[in-house]
Amino acid sequence: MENKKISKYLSLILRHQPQLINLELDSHGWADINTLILNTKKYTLTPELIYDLVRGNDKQRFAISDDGKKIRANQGHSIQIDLDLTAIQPPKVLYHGTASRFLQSIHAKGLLKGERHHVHLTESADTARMVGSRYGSAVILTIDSELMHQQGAQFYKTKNDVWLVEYVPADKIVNNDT
Ligand code: HQG
Repeated sequence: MENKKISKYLSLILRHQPQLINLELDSHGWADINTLILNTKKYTLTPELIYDLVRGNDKQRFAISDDGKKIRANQGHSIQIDLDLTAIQPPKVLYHGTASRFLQSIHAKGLLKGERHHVHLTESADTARMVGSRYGSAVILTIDSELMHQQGAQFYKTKNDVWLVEYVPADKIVNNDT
């Protein structure tokens, strides 16, 4: 439970508001672990606790640098950073989990990235269901990623297997499943 709270805290700091604790992220999103520990008053962090949490995190949300000194979030940022991702060919279809109350707007406007850098997609319908259920009654959208790619959309895959794309037009949503 405590680890979950700390993971949420790290997501907040490393994806959205490093300034809350006066932490600097470099242009690739890396933060110095010692500074993170020193500047965190809310929790008593240690390098071991951070390494354990990164290793055990259910969605592999964070990465530690090769020298063990830095940490960053693998995805989900609202601040502008370069995740060093290379565009690759997506599978035929990808899924997006959302809540039924958003459907009307999604079918009118397409999938928008909102506060984040990208729209988040997944190869797993189960993951999509879990993501969608955070906001209400889950709906799984099937996206024709192959056609989008053929038409020039760039897809990226993060270290923790989240697929990212700038925008999904409504006509590329080929199925809604509950
Ligand atoms: C919806 C979690 C109305 C969209 C997950 C979603 C993910 C629209 C919500 C990651 C819309 C945005 C991201 C439109 C999109 N009209 N609603 N036109 N277009 N939406 O949290 O994808 O646990 O920013 O369907 O696993 O839910 O944080 O995005 O419901 O990878 O590591 O607007 O967060 O990862 O919500 O989740 P979010 P998301 P973590």
